[in-house]
Amino acid sequence: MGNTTAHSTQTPTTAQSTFDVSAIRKQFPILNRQVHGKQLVYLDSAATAQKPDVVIDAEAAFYRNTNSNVHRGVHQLSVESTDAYERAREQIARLINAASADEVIFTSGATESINLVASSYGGMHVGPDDEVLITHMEHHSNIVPWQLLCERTGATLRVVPVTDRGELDMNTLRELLTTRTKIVSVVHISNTLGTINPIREIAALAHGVGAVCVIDGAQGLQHLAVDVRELGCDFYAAAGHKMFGPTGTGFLYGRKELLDAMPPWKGGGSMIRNVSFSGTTYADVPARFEAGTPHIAGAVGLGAAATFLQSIDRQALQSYEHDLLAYATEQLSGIAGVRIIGEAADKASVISFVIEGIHPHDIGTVLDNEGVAVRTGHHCTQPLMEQYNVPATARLSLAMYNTRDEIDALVQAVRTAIEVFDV
Ligand code: 7TS
Repeated sequence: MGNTTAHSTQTPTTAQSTFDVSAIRKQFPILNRQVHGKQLVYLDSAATAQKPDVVIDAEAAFYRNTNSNVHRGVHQLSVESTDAYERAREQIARLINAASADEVIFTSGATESINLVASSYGGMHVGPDDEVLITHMEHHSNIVPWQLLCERTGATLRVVPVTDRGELDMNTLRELLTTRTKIVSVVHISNTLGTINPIREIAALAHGVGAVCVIDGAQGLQHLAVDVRELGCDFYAAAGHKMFGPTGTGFLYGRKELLDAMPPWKGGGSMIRNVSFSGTTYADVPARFEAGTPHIAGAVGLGAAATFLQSIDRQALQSYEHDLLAYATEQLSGIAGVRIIGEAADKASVISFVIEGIHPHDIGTVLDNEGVAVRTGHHCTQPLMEQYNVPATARLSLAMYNTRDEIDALVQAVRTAIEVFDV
């Protein structure tokens, strides 16, 4: 069965000339390696993006020259290490146009960022008669923390449906928003469908009923220039490793006035002002939310990733990725038996597909043999799998370093899979 999408016919031809992909590729050393004797074709950047030299070098240089704990010493290394850690916070604040670096809290990833909001803000503001609104296209990381909050508080979780094309049903979203709604939490870019959601509109609607708007931005910064103030969101949860930074890193952006009023969610060193058995007082934000020794080298690497992203012409990158998306969609749609899942009008370079008669894991295995890395599974979006009535999908996710040649390699490997399984 073939497939067409809004992107399949028009392919901008100028993108390649304004975006120098070969210069980008040179900065990602892993792209030179071989897999099973074939040149690696890495199409799994939604799971984790590869790292440029500037990120690898920043983390290594920190360990080589500066390593020491932060905020705890007067000795020179500790001062330098604290400076490097706080500089990274500023680099991130600049990337997302936060009003101040205090609005950036380091976390271990998008998952932890969302749990922080659910636990701290949610624990304080959500009660038994209240509602939390999420959508049917959320990653489990933006479902389970809210389920836990609702179980704890007696609140109700409401879910905005997704249309067959993979877009949010905005009419139902409007209907579900009431004065009971305290939190609206929505994914910026769906990791399974590629859908880019209308965040500005959703944030404005949430504010209209007095709710706060949380954005799961795990996939956002890799593809889009994100300006949190322009988006109008209250919280933005980011995964460092998906924006070309180190694994085990991420951050939560929160509006300062909200963060200031929020209680700590993890206790320990560094998050206190004064500890005594008669009562403990807490540090100001962001330290209040960073108990214990943080992933200092990771934060430094993430700061380098933020600056790396800022150095890139995001408009040109977006247009380049759009060209790749259109090309891949067109090529895959031309193969009999391939069904693409997710056909939103506004889509990032992520394509889920299934092939009639072949389990997605088998597709993944054949592709791997050809050196082509795609993800197969439910992508931590089981409710979406249920909606589309598939156990799993194969998913390619294209980033700034991918090329049309790599898409050709993928398409060839998909044809091989169809031959091997004789469907
Ligand atoms: N939200 C979305 C939309 C995601 O895509 C992911 C990870 C997360 C949250 C969790 O991010 P983490 O950094 O805390 O793990 N998504 C994927 C994926 O699509 N394949 O592997 C991980």
